[in-house]
Order: sequence, then structure tokens, then C-alpha cells
Amino acid sequence: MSFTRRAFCAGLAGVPLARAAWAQEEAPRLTARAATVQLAPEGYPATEVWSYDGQIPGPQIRAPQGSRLSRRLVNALEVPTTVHWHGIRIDNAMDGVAGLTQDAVPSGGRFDYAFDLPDAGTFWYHAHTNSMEQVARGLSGALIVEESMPPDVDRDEVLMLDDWLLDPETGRFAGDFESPMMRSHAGRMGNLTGINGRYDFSLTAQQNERLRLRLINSANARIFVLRLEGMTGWTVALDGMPLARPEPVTAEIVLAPAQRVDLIVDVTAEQGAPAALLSQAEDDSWQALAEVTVTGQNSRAARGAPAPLPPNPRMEVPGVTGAQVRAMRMEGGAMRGMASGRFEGQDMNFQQLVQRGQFWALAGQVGRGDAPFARYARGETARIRLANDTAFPHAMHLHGMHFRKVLANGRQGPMRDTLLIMPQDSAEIAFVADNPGKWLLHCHMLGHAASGMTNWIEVA
Ligand SMILES: [Cu+2]
Repeated sequence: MSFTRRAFCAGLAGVPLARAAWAQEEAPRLTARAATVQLAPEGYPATEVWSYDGQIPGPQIRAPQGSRLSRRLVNALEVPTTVHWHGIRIDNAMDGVAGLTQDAVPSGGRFDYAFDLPDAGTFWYHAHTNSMEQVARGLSGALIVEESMPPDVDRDEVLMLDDWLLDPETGRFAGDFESPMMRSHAGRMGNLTGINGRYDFSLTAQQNERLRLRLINSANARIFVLRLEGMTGWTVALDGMPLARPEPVTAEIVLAPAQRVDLIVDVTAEQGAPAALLSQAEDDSWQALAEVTVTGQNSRAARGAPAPLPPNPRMEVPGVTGAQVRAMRMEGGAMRGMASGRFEGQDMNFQQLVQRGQFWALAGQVGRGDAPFARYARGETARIRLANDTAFPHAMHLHGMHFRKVLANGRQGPMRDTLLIMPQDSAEIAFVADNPGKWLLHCHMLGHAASGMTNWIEVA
């Protein structure tokens, strides 16, 4: 199954936003509903998606740091759903995890989300009820929390990277969302990649223009490996959290599912010269994921390295040396399997687990158990050693708090909420358990999360 790239008229179809209906509401609505969207190239059938407000991706939400965000989720789908506000250090009751922090919102129901935004940065929101299927069908959008003093850039562009597994004959989502093959291997990979709902997303820019590019990987399982062409850039934030100092982009940018990277890039290409965000394809060739058409020259001369973004509050992780290290072994999946795991309160061997559609375990626990992996006193420094004993990479995401990787010599990596751990690799993460509640720690390859790679912690 593949798509051919066809000539077509460029430009995003204007999607009207109904605003008048909101006027009387306490909070603006975010409606989860079916819609028909042209994801495949023109000439192929349109796709029935599950969307927020009829758009793929959902509406871009922007709010100032320190403000309170409220949205009334209206569930116009035929299935229950919830919204998770990924990366926000949020009030636990607003985290959107069905069965842990709230009941799923039934079809026809609604739920009022309202929470503070302590951190500026690039975040996103997505379904967290049967997320394997619901995110794949389109239920995600960008959530941008703006600094009070934004960096000196000419433009701020949000790029939601995604892939879709579509049947070219019908335009429908292809394959079985429960597919054991996908769940036990790398996950559900699309046959069409794109940005902001377009397989042929493009930008126009001038030479010397300075852009802030907020990249969000909203794919179910795809790790994007990216390069800049005709642009030089710096990484200024990861998963929304500013780096202490911008780092020049000198190598590939690896963006695992759910991860974000904020880049500040200068367009160096002259008019007519190639410029693009390139993505490495399965055959290792480099394809333009976003073409940048350079039209003329910006009047401003090329600038030096950008200043760091202002830090967010509570970015230090003290007390790592004395903190108890808890081991979380990641195991299972095709080619490795595992001896046994605990599923729904029972110890089972791998064959019994496979019969139940389960393939993975975190610390011996298959799927979310009744007891948390660990309980932390509020304010305690937590330290978890994640060891990947599987044949696949996993993007481990912690809800409610951000962590730092513990490096050699007492150093710490950048603060983030999702960490890619390669096969046979391990990583230690540390964080201050300062946000009370029940928080998931799970793989963001969503098929893995649905088939065992979900655990949780509790902060009292
Ligand atoms: Cu995984």
C-alpha cells in the first residue's frame, strides 16, 4: 500500500470555526466528533476521522503562561472518550486518564476541564481512552503556552507531525487497531506521513527569516528522524521545557512519539534554492516532510545564536544522589518475549498473556494494576532505572511531572516528559515528586501501551 505524489493546487482548505455558539458557555467547547477530511492526496478518497471540532489536527489552543485554561469537552462520538493535556504539570483530576483520574465521558456526555498553566512551551492534547485507536483516528491537537517575553523571531509555526495508515482504495483507516502483529512489534505505522493534516505541507519564507518551529510528534508509533535543509538552527526546548542554552542543530533530530522540540531556525537558502524539513524514510532516503519555498530576502541581516528561552519554574531536580533507585524492567514483545507477567491480578506466562492480547510488561506488571509501581511522599526526589530488555525502542512518558536523565558524574540531562529508550539500552530518570495524585508512566507507542506497557505511580 502506498500513495503516489500527485500534482495538485496548493493551499490549505479553510476550515470555518463556529464561534457564536460558544458565547453563552462557561468554557469554550472542544467537540470530539466524526468528520470527513482529505488526508490522502487529492484524487484518492477522503477519510472518515474522529476529530476535535472537525479538524485534523484539532484546533490549535494558545494561552499565556500563568493563565487558567478551560475547555468543555463535548463527546459527539459514539464511543467514550477523555482528553489528556500532554506535558502540562496539571491538577491530577484534569489529567484525562479514563479509569485512573476520571471516568470516561460517555457518548453524548461532556466534561469541563479547567487547569492552571505553570509552564510556557509546546504541549499537545489527545484522547486518553482507548488512545491506540482514538489518537490514530485523529483525536489530537497542539497546546501552546506562550512566554510573556517571546523570543526574537519573525514567525512562530506549529508543525504536528503524524502518519496515517490508510487504504488507498477507500480512504478508510486500514488494518485492525487490535492487530497483534503491530502491537507485538514496533506499533501501528502509517503509510502516509504529513504535517498539520497535510501530506504535502509547505511553508513560504524569505532568506534570513528567523522562524520558531514547534515540532510535535503525534504519531502512534513512528519515530521521526529529521534534518534541516537550507536552514540553520538551534534547539531551544524539549517537550516544552527550555534548554539552559540553545544547542546548534548539527545532527539528525530524533523525535519519538509524543516528544516535542522547539527549534529556532534561520532560512539560509536563496530564493529558488532547496529548503525543507527532511524526514528519513524506511529506505533511508531523505524526503521533504515540509518544503520551504524561499521567496526573496528578509531585510534583516543574519543574526547570531538566539538567547535561551526564559526558564520555567521548578526545573531543578535536587537530591538525586541520595534518592532510592527503583528498577523498572521493560520486557516482552516479538523476538524477546518474557517468562511471565502479572495481568489483572494473576501471574501468567507469555503464552497466556499473548492469548489475552498482551505482549509487554513494566516491572513485571502487564497493564495498569491495582497497586502503583511506586508511592512517593510529596516533594520526594524519585529515581527510576528504566532498562529496555526488548527488541524495540520505546518512548516512555510520565504524566504530571517532568524528569531529567541522570548522567555520569552527577550531571543531568534536559528536563522532559517523554524519553526514547533504545533496545538493550537503559536510562535513569529523576524528578521531584511534587504533584500529588495518580500518574501514568507508560510507553507512548500506543499499541504497546494498550498491550501491557502501562504502569503508574502515586504521589501522596
Ligand atoms: Cu513501547
